[in-house]
Amino acid sequence: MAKRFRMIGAAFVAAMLAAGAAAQSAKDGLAATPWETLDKEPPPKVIVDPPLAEPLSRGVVVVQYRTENFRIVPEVGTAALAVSPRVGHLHVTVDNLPWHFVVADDSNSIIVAGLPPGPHQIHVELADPTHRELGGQTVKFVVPGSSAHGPSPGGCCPLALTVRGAVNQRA
Ligand SMILES: [Cu+2]
Repeated sequence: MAKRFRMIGAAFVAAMLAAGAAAQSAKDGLAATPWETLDKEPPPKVIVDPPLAEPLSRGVVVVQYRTENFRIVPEVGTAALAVSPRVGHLHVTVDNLPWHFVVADDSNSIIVAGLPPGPHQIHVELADPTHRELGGQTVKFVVPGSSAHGPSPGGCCPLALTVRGAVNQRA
């Protein structure tokens, strides 16, 4: 009888393990399958983290990002709109300036150095291959330190940008 209970117990454990394995999905953590058409893809999304603490303490802003349902590639033009899974690039705007720069590779980090002490923000926007904007996320942060240096003599923005990837104006 005890042997029979042990066999039932073993069968129950095996069934529970099988059920646990079935609850996992290969799709978890993956991008859209290349075998799905574009119209069935979920909407694209960008996730932007607050700046890394240690570089920020030195006045260097390192912001990490990742996208979902959106591959960052240097492809432009209307033909690229039909590519599936979806492709595009990022428009990055610092402190609501009237211009942005482009990130067209998936280096996962944007680095901005030289911002004066005080509050700032970086907006990362998804853009399709025709530069139509699809939504984005803004991170706000404070660069520590005194404002003894103040703004540049020109009145605005002593700014140096270092980005892995393409950098240009309105692209
Ligand atoms: Cu663009």
